Amino acid sequence: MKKVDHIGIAVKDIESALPYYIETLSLTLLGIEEVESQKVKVAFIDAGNIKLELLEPTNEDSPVAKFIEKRGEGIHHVAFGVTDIRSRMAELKEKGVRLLQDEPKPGAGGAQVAFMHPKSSYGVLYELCDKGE
Ligand code: CMX
Repeated sequence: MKKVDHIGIAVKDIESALPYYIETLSLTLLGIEEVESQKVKVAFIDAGNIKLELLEPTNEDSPVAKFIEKRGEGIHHVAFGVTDIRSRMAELKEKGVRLLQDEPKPGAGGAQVAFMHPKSSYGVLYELCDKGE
């Protein structure tokens, strides 16, 4: 793993949550986009060494909608920046980590992403995020 790239935070509504991050905490909004493959709208916020990713569900069967319904708003996942995501996935699988998919999927900002099941990662949903950098 290289380093933590971002922390995903589930919110019901990005427009309502943004003033807290931008005006109250004085952080900078980097951009907003929709990630169709994950059924979320995301807002990236510059938080110094890492980014915060606000995640709003765009569909009631979005994983984030299910998360909010069950656990409420809050920290949803931690994303590691990686290179060569397919090799990282193969290594983790070999070490017994339960990956949530066999192939990387398109994520925000043109990245390729994959997730590890929280049940094999001590309760944390970890993402691998390969931006080809
Ligand atoms: N963090 C920690 N634990 C989580 C979790 C999360 N984000 N989401 C679910 N869990 C827990 C559940 O609470 C449950 O625990 P218990 O059995 O103790 O209650 C367990 O994991 C399994 O949950 P589940 O209800 O059986 O499974 P779900 O249908 O909720 O699916 C998960 C959970 C992680 C497999 C699913 O959310 C998933 O596939 N996530 C990956 C994709 C994703 O999250 N995309 C959104 C982000 C996209 C982006 O960043 O662009």
